[in-house]
Amino acid sequence: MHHRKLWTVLSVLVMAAACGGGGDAPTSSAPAAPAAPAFDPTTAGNVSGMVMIDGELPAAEELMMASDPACVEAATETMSNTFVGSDGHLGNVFVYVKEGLEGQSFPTSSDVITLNQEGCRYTPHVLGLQVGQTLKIINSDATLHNIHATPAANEEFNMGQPIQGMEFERTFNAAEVMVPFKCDVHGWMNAYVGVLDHPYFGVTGTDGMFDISTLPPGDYVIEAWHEALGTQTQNVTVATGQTAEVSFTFTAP
Ligand SMILES: [Cu+2]
Repeated sequence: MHHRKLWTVLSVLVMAAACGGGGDAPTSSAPAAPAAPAFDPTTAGNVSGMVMIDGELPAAEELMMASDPACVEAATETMSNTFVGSDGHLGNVFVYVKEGLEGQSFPTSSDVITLNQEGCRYTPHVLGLQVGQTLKIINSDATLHNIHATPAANEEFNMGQPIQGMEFERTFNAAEVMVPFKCDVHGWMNAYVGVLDHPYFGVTGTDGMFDISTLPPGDYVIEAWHEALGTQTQNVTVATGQTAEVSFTFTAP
């Protein structure tokens, strides 16, 4: 751990030194100011839209919880969250800006994002947060859960929460869509966490709707991710004061 921290510090110093060589680097004569905002929010635009499914939404599968009587007792909902939606609209789709924000930086939100284990399910099932933003993981059940995240770009972790009311917090160091979460005690429990280096993402509700607001004007690639149906992308241009509409349609399996 200490080595990693040291390495990070050294990397930052090296990068700072490299950047400092630039001819147009700001001089130190200006009064110290907070890092410049990535853009002027008064120039912002928005993206909103809908995710649909072409064909019949697969029936949700019943989660078999009999292996843990505490789950059977606690569960208020026993159907899988993989396919949710209504009237051709698809929920639990992570929609985010995949390309177009390179080179810009955005403040990390101080909002704490909560992932709850409740009735032996993760709530929410799909969520997003920024690099460095706090994820609070809570066990609301009177049974043992373990939270086993299996990222590719971030550090794997596997933490037990044997007691109701336990919680702990994690952050992620790298953007990654998506980080899978599972519980090794209850094989039906899974969740997906999208980690981004910007705040421009949303998750569709059962109405399939999403909103990504207060974007810098520009050209973007928007990606929609679904755990079983894969990904789709669309190009969109965001103009000041406008809301660009984007729709995605996945084909039912
Ligand atoms: Cu569990």
